[in-house]
Amino acid sequence: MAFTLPDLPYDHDALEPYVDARTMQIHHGKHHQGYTNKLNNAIEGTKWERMPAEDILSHIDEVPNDIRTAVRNNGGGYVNHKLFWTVMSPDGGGAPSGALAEAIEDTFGSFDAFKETFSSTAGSQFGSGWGWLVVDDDGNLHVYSTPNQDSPYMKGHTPILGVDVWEHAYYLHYQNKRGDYLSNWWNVVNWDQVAANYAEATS
Ligand code: MN3
Repeated sequence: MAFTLPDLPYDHDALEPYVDARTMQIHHGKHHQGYTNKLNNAIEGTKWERMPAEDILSHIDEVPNDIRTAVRNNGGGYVNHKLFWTVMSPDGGGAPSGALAEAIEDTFGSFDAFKETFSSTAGSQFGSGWGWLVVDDDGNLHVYSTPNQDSPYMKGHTPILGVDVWEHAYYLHYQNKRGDYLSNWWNVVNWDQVAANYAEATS
């Protein structure tokens, strides 16, 4: 198999009370495992098996028609969740420092203004999708949302922070209150990892 489900970098209950253990068990063990399996099945026996998943998404328009939708949905799901687990931490919250903090202030005016933009963008994604902080080719930051499992790599951007706004990410604990999930989610954001992602994307 080309791709394997990455282990969570913390216990299922580590993000309580902001993200509940049952949601983490199902989200990681069932949903992310499902995307991983279906991506592997879709690309089995093709040249795409030997490529990093992020690169497959960057070249999604070159993936053959008969498997493109499966690769888009499940490759996106595989890559998006792989990032998602790492940008959360039981030691998260607070604010970034260093170069990332400066870039956020330059781009959005202030850290609070960034959070407001990010939360409202993610919160207003219609139906299932993701909210993103990405780096473009010129090293500039952008916030936007994508539907379904579409990935910023499909636009040639590098995601450095993402939040899953599919109902499976919050419904057990928050039911229909996506806004409450998003406002609590800031308490688990792993800014050290986001800063490392920013440094790598701009190096
Ligand atoms: Mn999900």
